[in-house]
Amino acid sequence: MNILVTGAAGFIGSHFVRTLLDGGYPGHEGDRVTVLDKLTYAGTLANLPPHHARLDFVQGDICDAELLEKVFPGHDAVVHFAAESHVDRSVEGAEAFVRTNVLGTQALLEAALRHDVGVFVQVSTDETYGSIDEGRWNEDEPLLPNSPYAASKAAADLIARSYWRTHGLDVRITRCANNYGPGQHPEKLIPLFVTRLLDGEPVPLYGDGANLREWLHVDDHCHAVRLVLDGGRAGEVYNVGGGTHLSNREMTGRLLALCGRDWDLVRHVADRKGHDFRYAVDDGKIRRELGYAPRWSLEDGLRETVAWYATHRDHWEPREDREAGSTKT
Ligand code: NAD
Ligand code: TDX
Repeated sequence: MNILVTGAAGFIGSHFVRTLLDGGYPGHEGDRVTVLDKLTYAGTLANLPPHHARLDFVQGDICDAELLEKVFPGHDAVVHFAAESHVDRSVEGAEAFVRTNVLGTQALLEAALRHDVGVFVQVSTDETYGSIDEGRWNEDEPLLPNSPYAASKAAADLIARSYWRTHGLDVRITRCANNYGPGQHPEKLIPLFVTRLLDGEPVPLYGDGANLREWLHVDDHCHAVRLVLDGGRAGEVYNVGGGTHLSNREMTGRLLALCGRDWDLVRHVADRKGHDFRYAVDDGKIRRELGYAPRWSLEDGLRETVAWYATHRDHWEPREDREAGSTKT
């Protein structure tokens, strides 16, 4: 199989590609992979193997239809990770989010249709459903996104679905919980806090810290994407959960303990505008239909993640924009 993977010099897509090339996905040992990535502030070639016989890297924009005409021929499947992904940045300015997440996805769908690509996996997010005070969303919930980021992902999902309904393109959508793990850009909660705490610097907790998130190890998420690529059904949405819900305050407590720091480093700062209170997905469908089950406990995953940041300073220290978009202390 020849797979085109967009956005794979970022956090999640690169984990997917490295695992595939390492033989981690049975049946894909001979696959060739083309990565298409613009290498925005969020992408770095350090996330990918420098040379691999079955990997090609193309630096480019998913909105560039001419480039897509050259890249697409010969590919059997698209796994679409590329996106502007940070909520705080979308609050500062939404244009890049609409451009990449909406128009870029539409350009890819159009190219997939023209080049008869067999499967298109649209990697999306639980944030498209909005915020839920109790219970869990299943895949039939209406989309009520609150941030410009979430709205741009919801728009992309709907356009993707329309290419299935109208043109018969085999589009499959995944909506997952908050990812964490080695190699995440240090603008997101866990890596921001870990990199700061390792250096004994203060961390900014938004509002009262009561907001809740469901946490999913990146390896479990990528495993789910692979299951959907191999066995998902056209036009279907699959939620992917991690199973562990924590308030940001509880998460902060765990990170302080793992980094050997105290609460005196925690600063309560102004809340994020429109801050979603809680996300929680019902992922019974992917468990029943495709045999998905998360393999990482949050305890093991956080320990591994903190150890990775402690031993890979060369990966995150040069990324001086690591705090851009988040409220400073
Ligand atoms: P990331 O920000 O780490 O990486 C995004 C990648 O996309 C970067 O390499 C960047 O260079 C590339 N990119 C951005 N704009 C581009 C463009 N116009 N053309 C080509 N490449 C472009 O993101 P991530 O955390 O790895 O997220 C991957 C996907 O998973 C996104 O679609 C995101 O919405 C989704 N998702 C992420 C999470 C999470 O917790 N991180 C949770 C749910 C869903
Ligand atoms: O400095 C911070 N302080 C803080 O309290 C940051 C960066 C975040 N937070 C809070 C806001 C959220 O309640 O922590 C929680 C997690 O924040 P983020 O890491 O920014 O993630 P979130 O906004 O939940 O969105 C993430 O999960 C869904 C990803 O960034 C999205 O790409 C994904 O779709």
